[in-house]
Amino acid sequence: TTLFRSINSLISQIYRYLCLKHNYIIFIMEERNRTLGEFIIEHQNSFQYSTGELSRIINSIRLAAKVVNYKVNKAGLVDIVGAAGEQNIQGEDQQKLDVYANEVFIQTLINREIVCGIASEENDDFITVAGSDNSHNNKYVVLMDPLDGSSNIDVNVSVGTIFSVFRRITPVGTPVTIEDFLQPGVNQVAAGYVIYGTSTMLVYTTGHGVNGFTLNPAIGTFYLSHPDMKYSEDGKIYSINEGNYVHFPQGVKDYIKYCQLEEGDRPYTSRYIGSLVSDFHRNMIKGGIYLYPTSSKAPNGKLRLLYECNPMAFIAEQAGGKASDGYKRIMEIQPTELHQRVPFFCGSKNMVEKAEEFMAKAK
Ligand code: P6P
Repeated sequence: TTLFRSINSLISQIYRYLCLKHNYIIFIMEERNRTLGEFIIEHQNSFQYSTGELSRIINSIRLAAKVVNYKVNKAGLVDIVGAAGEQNIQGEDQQKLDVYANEVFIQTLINREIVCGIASEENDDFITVAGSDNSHNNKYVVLMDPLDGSSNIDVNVSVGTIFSVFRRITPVGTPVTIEDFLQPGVNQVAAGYVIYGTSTMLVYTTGHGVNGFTLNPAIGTFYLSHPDMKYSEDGKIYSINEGNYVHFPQGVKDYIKYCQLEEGDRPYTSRYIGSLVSDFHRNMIKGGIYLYPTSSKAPNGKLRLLYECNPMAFIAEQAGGKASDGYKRIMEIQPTELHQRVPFFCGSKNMVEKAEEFMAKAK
């Protein structure tokens, strides 16, 4: 028994040492990676406006992402899952986490004294932010989908936050107007997403490439884990809800059949999570195309131009990919309504162009 106890104690000592060593190695590795805060400071001179303003925008997104991440990861445990019983403007049941995430991002942005207006998928109209001095002197508007794919929460599938940032175009010092929100995507000064997945990541661009930061939840710090993210020109993954096949335009049907042909590097692999941020993120890393076309059920498509397609298009283009509505560049569409829908073809450049070829042929 004494021998057994001493072997047991020796094994547990070794185990404890290895765990410490392992965490120490992880700590050292992460310490070698820059934090999001360090990265922002190092790159704020590349932001075309005042240096401090970008920091405040991204820092408010970062803080809100950590708070929402905590709740998303607890959703299965706390009575926060399931419809809040109300419907949003999209006519969709609002999940309690939708409502919660919306409030967190709105409040955090307002507190940072950087925005003069906010638009959200969860709010029928935009929110005017006068600032603590009621001066309307802040210069940026943020448009967001606070928790995209939230119908997946109940089944433990990754969800995401998507955000798009513009500089206001109406006079500083006056209340924002709808024109500040209805700007074409080419005017975006920043855009990004948070993916609450097996790990939580913040991926964003300010027009100088795309960088991904992974959260270490133990210490609440985002580390640069995916510098200079790029879409490969080609890919082998196509993401579309083929359950709607019979309702698709002919060009989309022809493209799907092309993807399934035994020829060259095809058939491709079909991967569709039903969460835009997750499908987009996977396709950016592995190469692929995401399509949400029009259909007889969704004559303008399903995705929202202002706070889903424009920000994802900005990221895609900055990563060397492409984003169109099947015919023209997403970021050149002149918006007419806050919650307008557009068809969305986004991903590896050559795959999007091939899909556009089929759309043009079938016109
Ligand atoms: P469908 C989630 O509701 C979402 O807006 C995107 O995140 C996702 O890609 C798409 O809709 C899924 O829609 O009609 O295929 O279930």
